Order: sequence, then structure tokens, then C-alpha cells
Amino acid sequence: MTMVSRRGLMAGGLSLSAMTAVGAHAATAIESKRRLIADTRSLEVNGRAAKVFRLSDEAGRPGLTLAPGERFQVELANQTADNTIIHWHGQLPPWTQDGFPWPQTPPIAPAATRTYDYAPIPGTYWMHSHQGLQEQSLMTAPLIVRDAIELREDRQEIVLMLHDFSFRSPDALLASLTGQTPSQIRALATTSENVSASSPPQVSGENAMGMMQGMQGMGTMSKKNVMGSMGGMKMDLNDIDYDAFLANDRTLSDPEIVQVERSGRVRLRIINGASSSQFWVDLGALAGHVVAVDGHPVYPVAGRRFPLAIAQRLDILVDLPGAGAFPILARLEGTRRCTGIVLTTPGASAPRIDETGLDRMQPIDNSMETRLVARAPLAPRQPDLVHRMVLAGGMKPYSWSLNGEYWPHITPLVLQMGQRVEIEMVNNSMMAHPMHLHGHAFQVIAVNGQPIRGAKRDTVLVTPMGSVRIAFDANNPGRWPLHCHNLYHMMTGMITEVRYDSIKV
Ligand SMILES: [Cu+2]
Repeated sequence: MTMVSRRGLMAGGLSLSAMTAVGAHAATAIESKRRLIADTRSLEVNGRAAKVFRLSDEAGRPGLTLAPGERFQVELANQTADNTIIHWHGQLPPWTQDGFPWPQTPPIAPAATRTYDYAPIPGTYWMHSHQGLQEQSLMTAPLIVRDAIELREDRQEIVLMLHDFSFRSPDALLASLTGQTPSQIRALATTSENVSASSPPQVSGENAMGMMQGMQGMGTMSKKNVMGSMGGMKMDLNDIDYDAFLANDRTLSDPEIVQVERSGRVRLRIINGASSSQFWVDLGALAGHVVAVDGHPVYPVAGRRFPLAIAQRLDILVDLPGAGAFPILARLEGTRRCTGIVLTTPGASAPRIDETGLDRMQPIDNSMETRLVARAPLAPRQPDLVHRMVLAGGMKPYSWSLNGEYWPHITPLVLQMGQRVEIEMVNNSMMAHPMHLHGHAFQVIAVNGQPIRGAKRDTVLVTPMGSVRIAFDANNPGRWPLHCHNLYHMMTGMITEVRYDSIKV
């Protein structure tokens, strides 16, 4: 228990359970196996019940929190009626434990278990299903790996997990985008994840220039959320009109209230676990410092509003100015909609916060990205391999591609162990794509052609008609997905593979 600070014990909600986990495990459980259960639950959203998935630990807490030095020794039990496979987003395990349904690593059948054992990297991570559209049904949870330095900061840790939520089935949501029937969607969802001989998604004019697709789509967006302008061209946001946005499973009609100390010192761990929604994190009256992105430390960046793309995480340090109630909000880009939690000091009451804010938010962008500097950058080195990748697609037909290819009919990018690899991602579409590489932490080395010595991270936003160059060292042999983390873009083609030449398939 010695590592649990008084501030830590003050934590509420997720953070309290997380701190208890440290207390229970720090001393004794470094070698013992943790248990993670995938099952279903009933979740009430704005007064209406929905059946959703759940990922919880042996004590029923969401996800997993690992103590400093604790191995990721986990037995995952699938207690759902469906196949599932869980990806440890941003972690660097051997590829056979990464949680992607390759033919060599098939999904976990109902009632089956799978075990994992690897050395995790510290920081704010998360886990989510990589099976079909399960992520949309909340098969997602925090994965927090503490390190000893953070614990010595004596800050109250507060985990804030964001989701987008619909009472419609994910199949119906995707069907409404593509014009396919739900049964066609189910067939797509079960075949597209595995490299197989299945037919490609229905796409006309394949290999079409993404720019053309994006422009064709523009004429069909009357019901959609179109805003912003780039040289006269409209940007496209928010493919799906969600029923609610969740912060730790709750909406602002009944938000989580987290007890904090007067003038308390807080570490926010904010996770965008949404399937198709991007937010501005809004600290309101508070000033914060971003000190890590996607779990990787950066030199502090001060601010009150920070962009958070799909699948990204932010660690933000906040020193409260005294007593009171302090909303921590996530505002949906391009809209006035928001969700969030409220920090309250003893005796303070939480204000009523409208789910519709006063400000319509701009699309998120890379203005913060260019200000980030990794605390542990890659060693300077010339690349052995430079790969250019064009991101393309549009709304009609609803399909998204990488270098003109649609998953699973793709050409892998083949690497050799030890190479320094750079990938230039060029977005020829009018929608932003949060691009995620499995199994590696990359450094952002250019944004829109401007060289930077940016953050290390695992997911980076490539803005409409923009570009991002990333660099990483090929040091984790395997088969690794590289994909857009917008679930509906991924499901309609936007995945490719990075494969080491040592792997026989
Ligand atoms: Cu995308």
C-alpha cells in the first residue's frame, strides 16, 4: 500500500477503483495473472436501456490498471455469445498477442479464454475489440500502466473515457452509410478482418483519385455535418448522427462527479474511445498542461482546449485554483454537442451543464501537433525506407482506401528488422483520418510538409488534403495493421499491413 498516496485515495469513480487496484497489486501481484472478462451488460443512456459489451477486471472495474513493473499477464475470458478479439491499443507486444484477427491469430470463441504475457510500456492506453463492429457497442476499456515516477508526483489520477453512442445497431449504422443491407454488412464485418478470398467491398471506380471521390461526395452531404472550408472546398465531419456522447458511460444529464481536494493536483488521463467522433477537450476555467500523448511523454504544452482525435489519449496535469466545481468537457468537433465529467471539491455542488454548448466547435486540427516535442525522441538517422501512402475516399460510394487498395485486397509494406522507416501519409480526401500503426511507437516528423521533431505516439490525425510524415524503427517483427481508426472507414477498406520479411504467411 505504500505507493498509494493520500490524494490517490481521495480519487472517485474510475480513479478510486484504479488506485485500489494498485494497492491490491503493487505489493503482491507483480507475477500473478490478472483476469479480464468480456461480457455484456445493460447500460442506461438518457433514461433508456441498451445492451452493450463490457471489458472488466477480476473486481468488475473497467479495463485494467497495472502497477509499476507489473507484467501484462492476463487471462481474457470471452463470456459473450460472439467471437471476439481484443487489441491492446498502443502497446508493443509480440504480434501474436496484439489482438488482430489474422489467420494465425483467430478470434476467441464464446466461452473460450486466451492468455497474454508481455512487458507493457507505461502510460495511458486502452483496449478495444478488433472484431467486426464490436467497438461501437462499447467493447472498449482503459488500459492504464503506471510508472513509479508518476506515483511520486502525488497527483490524483482521473481517467476519462469518451464514447459515441447510438441506440441503432452498428450494422444499421454502417448500412446507412454504404447503402448495403444489414445482412450484407454482417458478412462484411465477419470477413473483412481476415485476409481471405472474399470479394472486395462494393466500390465503383476503384483506384479512383481520392480527391475526385471526395469532391463527388460533397454534393451528397446535405444531411451531414459539413463545415469548414479549404480553398473553397468543404470539409466533411461526423459521418453518423449519434444519440449520445458518453464520458465514463454517462452523459451530461447525469455526469460522473469526481471528488477532488481543494487546490488539488490532478492528472487527467483522457481516452477517445469513440468509433467515429473527434473532440476538443475543454478544461473550462482551468489551465492545464499536456504532458503525454498516446502514453508517450512530451514537453509540457499549456492550454485550456486540446484536440483529441479518435483513439488518441492525452495526459493533462491540472492544479485546481481552490474550491469549487470544475467541468472537464469533450466537445464534438463541428457541433455544439458535448459530454464530460465534473470535478468537485468538498461542499461544492456540481452545476447543471447543458449537452448543447454555446460554441460550435471548429474541426480538430494539427495546431497542437506541431507544438509537441517528444521527451524521448528517435535517435537522428537517415531512413532506410521511405513509403508514400495516399489516403482517399468519399461519401458516395462510402469507401475509403490506402494507395488505392481496399482491405483485405492490399499489398503489404514489407520491412526488414533494424530499418529506420518513414511513411509519408498524404490525405487526398475531404475528411480527416486518425491513422494508427500497431506494434510500434512512431515519431511525427512533419506536418503538412513542415519538418518537426514532434511527439512519439501511436495514432496521428491526417487532416483533409494535408499530410503527416512519421518515422519509426523496425524493431518488432510481425504482421501489423496500419489503418484509419474511424471504425466505418476501416470497415469499408482503410486498412493495410506492415509486414516484416522474416514472417512467413
Ligand atoms: Cu478515416
